[in-house]
Amino acid sequence: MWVIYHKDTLLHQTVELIGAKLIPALESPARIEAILKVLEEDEENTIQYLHDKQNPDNLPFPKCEPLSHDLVQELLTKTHDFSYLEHLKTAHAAWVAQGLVEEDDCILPECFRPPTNTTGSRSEQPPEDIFARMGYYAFDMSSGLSKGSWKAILASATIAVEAARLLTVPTMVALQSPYFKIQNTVLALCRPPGHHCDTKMSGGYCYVNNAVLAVEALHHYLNGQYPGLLLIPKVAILDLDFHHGNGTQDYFYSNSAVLYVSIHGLNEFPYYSGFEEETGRDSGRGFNCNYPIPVKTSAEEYMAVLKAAMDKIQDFQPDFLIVSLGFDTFRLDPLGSFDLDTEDYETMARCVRSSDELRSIPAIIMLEGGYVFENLGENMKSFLKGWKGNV
Ligand code: OKS
Ligand code: ZN
Repeated sequence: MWVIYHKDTLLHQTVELIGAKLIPALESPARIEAILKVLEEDEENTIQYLHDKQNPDNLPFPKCEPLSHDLVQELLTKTHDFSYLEHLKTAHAAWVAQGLVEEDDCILPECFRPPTNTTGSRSEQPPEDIFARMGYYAFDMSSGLSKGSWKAILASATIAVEAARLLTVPTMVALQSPYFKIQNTVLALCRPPGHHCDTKMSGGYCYVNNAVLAVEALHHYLNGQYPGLLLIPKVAILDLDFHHGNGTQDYFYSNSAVLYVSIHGLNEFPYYSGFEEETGRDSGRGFNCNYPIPVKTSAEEYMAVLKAAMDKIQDFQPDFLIVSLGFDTFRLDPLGSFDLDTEDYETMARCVRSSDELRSIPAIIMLEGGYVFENLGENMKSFLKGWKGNV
């Protein structure tokens, strides 16, 4: 298993509100540290530390083509609103410069654009005021910005793009094999997560949609390899986070080449999407599939739904699979309420890989939520055990 990690993902550290009380955000660097620790203990994992790029000798293999920072920027501007990205990059420093906060403080939105205001043309435009802009570009207060947030957001995006590269561009695996090899599965340790983010709004701890970027990166790399041909791969996105990935659904809603399938808590955050009747629009009709399930759902009931979701994905016959994986389905998670235990993640992954077609499909396992960091490492290990078990 190839694991992609970047230490800059740890730089994002925010606070959030519980009622009127500010607490350190549950989406914390400790999540990644906990997962990485467990993965490093298993020597079957090849961990690619992207931040060591400047010291190529430290890399576990020679690279064919170094990942360019420009490409990440290009794909970001292709998939997200330009002034939104500028906002993410500059807002914190601008607040500090205006003396609104100290450098180590986190900034939060406060005034949101009322959706009912349809009369003023000005309300469509980003406000000049940097204080107001926080609310213009966010849909909730769980997406604050700290000093290191932009670096972490970029690192997370870079991980998503690198995952797509490893799936599509042959890589020489030094020592292990003299042949050029394409990876079958890449585990992308993205943080911050992405599935709630649309093209111009942060929310639910998400700032940039990493799954969207990975799809665009797959397009980029495939078409770069076969110039003259336009390859549009069929990509299935299976969202197993406890929460509906409204941002991912939105981005591909009219797209028949991307099937979005999500299993998530019924009537839970983000509240306004994730219903069964959301099946896609125009040519994307039939290519969006939501399975909202009630709180307290048992492992047995969950697996039955997953089986149905997998049948749907199998019928689609995808070329690639992206699993938006959140461990907030864990029974102890403070933000989820399913009744899944550590060993259920093994069953879950086994189910995803159980059909002949999907057993060998190139896949990105991409991290979304999951907040019980004491169990995150073991839960990931369990999932990977089930994933590899069938290969
Ligand atoms: C509470 C945050 C509300 C829930 C956010 C859910 C984030 C998540 N302040 N999405 O997958 O895990
Ligand atoms: Zn979640």
